[in-house]
Amino acid sequence: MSIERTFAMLKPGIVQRRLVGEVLSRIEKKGFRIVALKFLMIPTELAESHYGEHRAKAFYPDLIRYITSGPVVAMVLQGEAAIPALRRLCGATKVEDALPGTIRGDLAMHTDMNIIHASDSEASAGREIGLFFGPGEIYDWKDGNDAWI
Ligand code: 3AN
Repeated sequence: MSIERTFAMLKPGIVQRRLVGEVLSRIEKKGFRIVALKFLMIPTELAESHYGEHRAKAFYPDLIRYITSGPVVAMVLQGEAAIPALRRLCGATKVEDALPGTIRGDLAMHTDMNIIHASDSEASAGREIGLFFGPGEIYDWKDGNDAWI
């Protein structure tokens, strides 16, 4: 397996519900390395670029409204096969399919408020990281845990 970077975003509901620490804790405990982290209000144009693939979907206007309704926590996570690993930790998109033990399974009741975004492919990860972070905002720090995690 190879070391990958993936993009994750804790959506406004997580900030509103004071669950940022809970979700970050799950991400850290799994062993992901946080290499960039930002608290921001997403401008509408950035939200539209980020969710461009969903433009034709019925839920798109609500999705843009929700994601721009309050601050989010955006981050870049690094680790072995980080892209599928984070998707597994998040659980299924539809809350009724998200298993207990996953972030969505444990913390969300509504698909349209499903609390966390995680890139679904290498191409998406590269694109989304580039939308939210400049190269100077990502830090490839080292620790001694690689053998243990
Ligand atoms: P994921 O976030 O798991 O990659 P996508 O990319 O299919 O899922 O959907 C992006 C976001 O759009 C979801 N996180 C969710 O907030 C919203 N969404 C997806 N499907 C639905 C749906 N059927 N009804 C309402 N909102 C949805």
